[in-house]
Amino acid sequence: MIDAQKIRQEFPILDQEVNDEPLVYLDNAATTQKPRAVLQSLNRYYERDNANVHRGVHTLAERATAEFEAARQKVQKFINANEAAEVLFTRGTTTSLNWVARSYGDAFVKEGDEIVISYMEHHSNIIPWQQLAKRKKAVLKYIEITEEGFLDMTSAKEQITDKTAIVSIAHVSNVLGVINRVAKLAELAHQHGAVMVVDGAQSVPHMPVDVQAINADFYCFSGHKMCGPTGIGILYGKRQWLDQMEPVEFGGEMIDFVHLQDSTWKELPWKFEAGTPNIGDAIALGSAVDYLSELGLENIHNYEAELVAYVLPRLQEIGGLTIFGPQNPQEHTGVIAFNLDGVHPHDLATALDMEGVAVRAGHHCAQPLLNYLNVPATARASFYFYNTKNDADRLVEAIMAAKEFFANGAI
Ligand code: C6P
Repeated sequence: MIDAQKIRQEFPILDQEVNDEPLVYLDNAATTQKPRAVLQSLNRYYERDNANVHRGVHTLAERATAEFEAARQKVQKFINANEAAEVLFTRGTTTSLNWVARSYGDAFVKEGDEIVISYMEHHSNIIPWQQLAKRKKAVLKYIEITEEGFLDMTSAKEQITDKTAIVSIAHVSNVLGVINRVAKLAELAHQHGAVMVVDGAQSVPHMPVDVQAINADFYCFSGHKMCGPTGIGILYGKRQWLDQMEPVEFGGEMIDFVHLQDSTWKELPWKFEAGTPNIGDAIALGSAVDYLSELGLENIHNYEAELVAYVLPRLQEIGGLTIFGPQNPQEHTGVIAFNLDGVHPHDLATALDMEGVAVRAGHHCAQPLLNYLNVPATARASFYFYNTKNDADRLVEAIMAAKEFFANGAI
């Protein structure tokens, strides 16, 4: 069970006023707040154990290395990877996707091959594939979205063919709030000899994820969206592929032997991690994994579903408010994008901020999706396990107040 009131006490940042109102933080899809346990873990590392990893023989270096590798093992267990060597530390989802496009893509994609993504992808899951397609003279194809805002599985079956080399899809959309059937898509991809890449930026923080059950070849996510620090993320890859792939970056840490004209690489996972890694943040990400595991991802998922079941019908009652994605709360995650008739989303977000309610407005790094939906921008509220029904009420009240304010032409 999630007791949000109690949990909030562990997030010091939530206890503040913004524009003379208690803060309601509903921008969790952009980044989440950090509990004391994670902040303390970061502090403890720098106050006690700070040293470079994998090179020193002194005690601090050994401690830092042990904690860094323990964090990798925590992540392995968290996503049920087969072995810790399949878990690579990166800067975040964006870097992870770029590494797959650069390393797997450059090695395995040939001229005329097809890469299949969808209209609901984040720019980080579009541009690396555009660039790969250009380098390789490959073709980038898009799966359609249904009227209700789901990934169209009929379109997926049409787009994924024997020409497909890579399918790369978000597990959860950062705009429509839908959960995509990535295991089914992986099955389709594999039937046609393609690999399945999953953008897990919006899923791993909110629900149990088992990369082996999905049968993903690659799975990418960010630490900062799951109570961890910024600047650290994960690329999971099956050993079968990582073993055959070349590193994207070269330098210290990742080499075995360096000769004058050639060099050899360390074994997995270190061959991909050139230079001094982001040790402190990786260790703090391990603490975030501990923290979320303690709460239970199933509990987090159920609690967020409860919040959505509470807030969505209330939002639907507001005249002139358009909600994007499925209208049935059971099919919608805690990412809720909306527009108020006649009010620019940026103005709406500013008005909500005046009430202490933090939401995001803009294209959410998903311009092809917004073009597809035929809107230039939306506002977006995104919930996490430390949000309460009171936060939901405050959002609804703030939108109603903004509606009245703009209707009366008060500016
Ligand atoms: N979406 C949002 O407000 P990074 O920036 O590398 O941690 O994550 C990129 C990313 C990739 N895929 C999806 C589905 C995402 O939602 C994001 C980040 C944030 O929606 C910032 S644009």
